This record gives sequence, structure tokens and C-alpha cells, in this order.
Amino acid sequence: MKATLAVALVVGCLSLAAPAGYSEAPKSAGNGGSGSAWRAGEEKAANSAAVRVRLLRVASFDQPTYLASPPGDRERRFVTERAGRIRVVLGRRKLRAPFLDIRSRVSTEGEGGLLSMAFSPDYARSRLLYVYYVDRSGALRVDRYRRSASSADRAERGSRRSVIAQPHTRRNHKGGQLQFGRDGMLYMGFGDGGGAHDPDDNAQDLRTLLGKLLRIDPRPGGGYRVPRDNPFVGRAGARPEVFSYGLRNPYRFSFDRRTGDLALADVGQDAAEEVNFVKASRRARRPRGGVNFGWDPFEGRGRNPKGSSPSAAGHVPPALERTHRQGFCSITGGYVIRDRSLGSLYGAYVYGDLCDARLRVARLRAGRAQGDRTLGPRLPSLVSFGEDASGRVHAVSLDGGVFRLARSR
Ligand SMILES: [Ca+2]
Ligand SMILES: [Ca+2]
Repeated sequence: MKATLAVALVVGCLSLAAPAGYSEAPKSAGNGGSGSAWRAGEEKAANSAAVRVRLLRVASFDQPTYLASPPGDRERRFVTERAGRIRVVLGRRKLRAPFLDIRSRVSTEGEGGLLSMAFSPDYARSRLLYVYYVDRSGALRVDRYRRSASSADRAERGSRRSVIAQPHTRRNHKGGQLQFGRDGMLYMGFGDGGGAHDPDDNAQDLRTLLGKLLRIDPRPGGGYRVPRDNPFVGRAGARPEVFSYGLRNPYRFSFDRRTGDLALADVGQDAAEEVNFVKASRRARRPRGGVNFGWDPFEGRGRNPKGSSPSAAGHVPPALERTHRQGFCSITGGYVIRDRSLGSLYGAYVYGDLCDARLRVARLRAGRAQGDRTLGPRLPSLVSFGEDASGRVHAVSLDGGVFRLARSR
């Protein structure tokens, strides 16, 4: 049995070396460029014709889990801390007072914690934002909060409304990602209920929200509506919130901010980690729904010998697979880079793993990804990536450091 954040904690304890990186602050930004450890050996050769990337330290946090910015706000970056606080970085300065503190509501047992957040597409007007966390009963929970009317750096006291809650009794596979799609809907990834090999066979069962990617339309006052164009609306025995299924622990997924394509990383069991890719339709501004990603009859591109669900007919295999033999243990899905300052990396998908500290990039395609390679920088305890309002990509280490991917000069 394998854990996501629990593995990170172990890795964090064993890793005494600070992650390689340079400060974003101007006084020390000049020391970068010809970085040391990460340019050794084969990586140097692999990157010789490519843009070199370094990690600029934004700030340090207490077990950071995610980074996001409100749409259009180029000054603020918000960082979730696992125990339940949201911190604000204003410009290059981490503010002392948290934006929100829900530590009394959050459980950090197993793979729990405050795991991500998402801003409403109309945040500038509505001031609404959403948080994904594991509550004191172990349930997966998405709540809505509102920004203070008087300060962009504080949530409004007493503004919490429940959006959705899903009981989940085991310690692992808590999912964790919230994202608004380009269609304006809120998507979230729920794990399969935990344990090993999906003991309740939830992922293939459309009657439960566990092991699914969900798509909902949150109501401003709390709760949600089910979008009428969801793939299983009207099908008997299926939950209409389900957008796609056959997932083990979709801990991180993202939408390409330019195209709306879905890149969904599913954490594997004993053999393989995977990234799934679904192209967006231009008209619908969202990826195709109803896709079966194969768990637990399949893990990665292979059959799962211990899978017990009925066969996953018509399932879509991942675009990218990294095996445990290759050193991966728990994949951390990232973003398609849309930061023009990163040159030839524009359009590449960056991702990584908790056990292999080397960041990687690949070009995602329907079918099979291309050009999968190490990027250069290493970041131990990589729990997440995050995008700011300008599309700049950040990498988050549960050890404390949050870094921006920048071009090496
Ligand atoms: Ca099973
Ligand atoms: Ca799969």
C-alpha cells in the first residue's frame, strides 16, 4: 500500500539537503545561471539544446501543498498549508497574517490536509473561492469562502458555505485537486476510497463519487447544481456529478490555460504512475466527458493482476507512464507551460514524483506523450505544481519551499 503525502513526509524527514534553488528576491537573483548539481551527467547532455530552467525561491511555508492566484491578479500568489492555513505572497513578500485559517476543521491524518484551492472565474466581482480539504471525520470536503470586502488579503469571517462532502474512512487516496475549467465549471478529483487495489471496487462503479473526476456548478450561496451536459445525467444508477471515472487517486490534474485540454495524473499502486490526457473541444471549452481511465482492472498501460472490478471496456490508457522500476513511487501532476519566458518549453507539460526529485517535461498528445525527459532542476518532496495569474509555473515542496520555474541566464 502506498501513500501520497505520507511518503512525502518520510522523504522530507530523510532529506537533509535543502532543495536546489535561488531566491526570487533581487539581491540574490544575480547568483543564478550556471547551477551546479542538476547539470551533471546525462541531464546536461539531454538539455544542451534546450532552455535551461532554474527554481527561484518564492518563500518558505509550513508544509505547503498548493499555489494559485486569482484570475487577473498579477500581484498575489496564494499558498495552501497542509494544516489548514492559506498564506498570501504580495509581490515578493509573504504576508504575516494568513488569508484564511481553517486548522480547526482539517485533519492531517494519513494523506489528509488542506490540499488545494480554486478561485471563482468571476472572483474580482464575486470574491468567491473554494478550498479542498479532509475534515476531522476523514471526509473529502469542498467549502466556499468569500474574500473580505475591505481587504484582498483576508477571507471574510463567517463566510464558509459547504459545497460538497464525501465520506471517506480510510487514511489514503484522499484526492485533493480543485480546478475551474474554461467552461466555468468546478472540477475535483476524488480518490477511490483508499486501501490497496480498490477494495470496494468504487472506481468502476458510477453509483459512487469515489474514484472519479467530478464536474459541478457551485451555487454562490453554497451547494451546487449538476450541469445538464454532464455525461451521465439521466442514466439510471449513475451519479450525475461524475465527469470521468476509473481513477485510483487523482491527486493532481490541470487544464491547459490556452486550450482547456485535461492533464490528469493518477497515482499508481505497485507498478506504474500515469498521466492521462483528454483534448478539449473548442466549442464546449472542455475535454470530452465519460472517459474510463481503467482502474482497477488496469494500472498504467498494463493489466493490474490484482484488479477485481469487472473489465473496463473501452478504457483510455494513459498518455504517459513512469514505472516504479524507473524510480517513481507517487506521481505529482503539473501544468502545460504557457509562460512565454520559458522559450521552447512553451506547450510542454511539467510534472514529477515524490521519490524521484528530478522535474520532468513531456509533450502530451492523445495516445502517447512525446519527448519525455528530465528538465534539470530537482525538488525533493514535490507535492504540487501551481500556476499564477500570468501563467508562471511554480513547484511546491512539502519540506517548505515554493519555487517559480524561471529561465536560466
Ligand atoms: Ca478492487
Ligand atoms: Ca489508468
